[in-house]
Amino acid sequence: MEKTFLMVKPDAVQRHLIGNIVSRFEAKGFRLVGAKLMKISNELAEKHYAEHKDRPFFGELVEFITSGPVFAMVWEGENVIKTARQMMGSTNPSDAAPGTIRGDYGVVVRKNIIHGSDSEESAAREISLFFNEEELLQYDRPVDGSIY
Ligand code: RTP
Ligand code: MG
Repeated sequence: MEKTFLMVKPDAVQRHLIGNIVSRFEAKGFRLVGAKLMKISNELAEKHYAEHKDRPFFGELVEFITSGPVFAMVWEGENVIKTARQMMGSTNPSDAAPGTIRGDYGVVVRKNIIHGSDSEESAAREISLFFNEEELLQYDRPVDGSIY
């Protein structure tokens, strides 16, 4: 089953939105297979955002994502990578539709509430950056037969 890496960013942790965000993916029907509250090191932040290292906002990006605790998660389900991105909304909250996470809670692009992997390759890379194999669980839920 497809997996993606999602992360509640420091702004949303400060604003008590962890539960709300987790709840949306649970209610949708996806399965949480790993999660941890953590403080990201500069080294991990630079690896995670390596694709943006030549952008003018790279320094601010690393500073922000290391500024406080984040809630890192791995979610599993059919088409979870693309669907989670749709549930998150556009990168800039001012473009994100109401009903999406960024559309409902974000205001500015730098503090845009949540991160989500954008492809199978980035999901695999990001999951292995943040989690060990033994931190990811396999289990069945009673509702799975109704969803898949
Ligand atoms: P993310 O990686 O956080 O899930 O966001 P994304 O795919 O929607 O956007 P991406 O292009 O990967 O950009 C990564 C993060 O960089 C910040 N950003 N700041 N100041 C700016 O113009 C600017 N542009 C992007 C955003 O926080 C974005 O989430
Ligand atoms: Mg991205």
